[in-house]
Amino acid sequence: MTATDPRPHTTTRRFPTGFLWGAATAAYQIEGAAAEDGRTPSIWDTFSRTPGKVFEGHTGDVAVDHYHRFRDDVRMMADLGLSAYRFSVAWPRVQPTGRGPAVQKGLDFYRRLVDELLGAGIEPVVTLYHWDLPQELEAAGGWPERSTAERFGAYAALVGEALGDRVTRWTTLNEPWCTAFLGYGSGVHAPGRTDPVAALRAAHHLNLAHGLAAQALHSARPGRARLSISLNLHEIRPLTSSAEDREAARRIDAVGNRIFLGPLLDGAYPDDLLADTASLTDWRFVRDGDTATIRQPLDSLGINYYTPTVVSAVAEGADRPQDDGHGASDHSPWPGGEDIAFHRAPGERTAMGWAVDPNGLYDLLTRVSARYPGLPLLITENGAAFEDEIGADGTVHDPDRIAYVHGHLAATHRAIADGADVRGYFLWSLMDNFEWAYGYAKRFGAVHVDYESLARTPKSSARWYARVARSNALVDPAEG
Ligand code: IFM
Repeated sequence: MTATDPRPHTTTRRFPTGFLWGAATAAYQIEGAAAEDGRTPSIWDTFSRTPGKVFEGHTGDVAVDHYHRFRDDVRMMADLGLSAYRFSVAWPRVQPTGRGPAVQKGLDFYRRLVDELLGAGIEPVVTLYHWDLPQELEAAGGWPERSTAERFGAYAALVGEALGDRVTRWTTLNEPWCTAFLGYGSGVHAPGRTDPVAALRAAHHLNLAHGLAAQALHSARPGRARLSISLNLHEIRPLTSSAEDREAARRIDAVGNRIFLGPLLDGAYPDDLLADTASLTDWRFVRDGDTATIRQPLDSLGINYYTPTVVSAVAEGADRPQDDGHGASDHSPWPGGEDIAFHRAPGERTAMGWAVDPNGLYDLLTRVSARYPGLPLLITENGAAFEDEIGADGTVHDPDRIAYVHGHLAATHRAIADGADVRGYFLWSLMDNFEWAYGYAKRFGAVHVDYESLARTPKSSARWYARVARSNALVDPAEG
């Protein structure tokens, strides 16, 4: 039992039959082979080469060399007892300029990976976009431009046609909030632009890209594609119960969550979001018919959760704490909420400085499922970075990560018992990898990677998670 779980547990906590036990990765974070077989630079290749943008100038050139080691990596997944693996396709590997026909060698890599997974009894869950926009499309304007959404629809059709005979579960986009608001608002992610209007335009074109990709996947494989999108929904808490802090929470909820949930699931942008951002834009980039295109039937909603977001209004003349956990910048990633303060949630923290708060996951799952009944949920990312070290005996003992995952699985179990239809859990991440602006300085993996030799060593959390996956039940952390 974890400190945050109020109920006594005398019986084994089992998960529903068929619950997916997975791990997740993303192409730029693990593949390497950045210039092989026709792949061209993405915005992250460019950004990581821009001085001062990524910790110690780290890049994804080699990453953890998954491109060459995928067979061993799939064997490792099988040893972990995974029933599913969520990975992303690198757009610049498959369609280097973001236009025109596919590069067969790029598609072949993913075909081989999928075959290997299926052969090992692991279900592939394919994300079409995890942040690696072809640089040429950024040069043409990037996500703030409508044409990028149209290009994405065409790219989705290519991948759907190539892999749709083997893959049924698709995620169109990973965390479009990060793409739009960290990439074009605060600039801490590629392409590093700092323009709030560009960020709002990007958010809309990402929504549109999702809709166009969903249509393309359904046309490529009628009746076969099961569609999802992974949102890093912010579990927002007002610092106090004052009306001002609750109003701050509403505004951040609008530009952090409902900017995606609204058009995706309700068919419209929320009125309060449009009002909050009216001094920045009149939203005329949303054309007639766009919201209908965006609102495609979803087979599940992917939720990525790590930590809650605590906000408050700022009294005149007072300091404005800005630690929203998304990296330091002089530019806010919250258009219309630039005057809102962000606070560190109390309690224990991970190596990212993020508070460990499984109740946030429980609250998020139960709230989303109450708001959208009948929509199955998948936890497509959850996990933690800690300062892992290889011990003298060659093992990595990571009890903090086991406790973190145990707490969040207990919260998930509780949410399911209280009615949330959660169908699976994907640990972030399978193995240590390139953590964006933090380079290789933050380790999220259940499997340790030595960045010199690229040797993989399962941590104790990997062995513990394998027992959870195999038993389809919560295993005591002491058994890790
Ligand atoms: O590593 C990232 C991942 O790419 C997207 N979600 C959050 C993870 C941890 O920061």
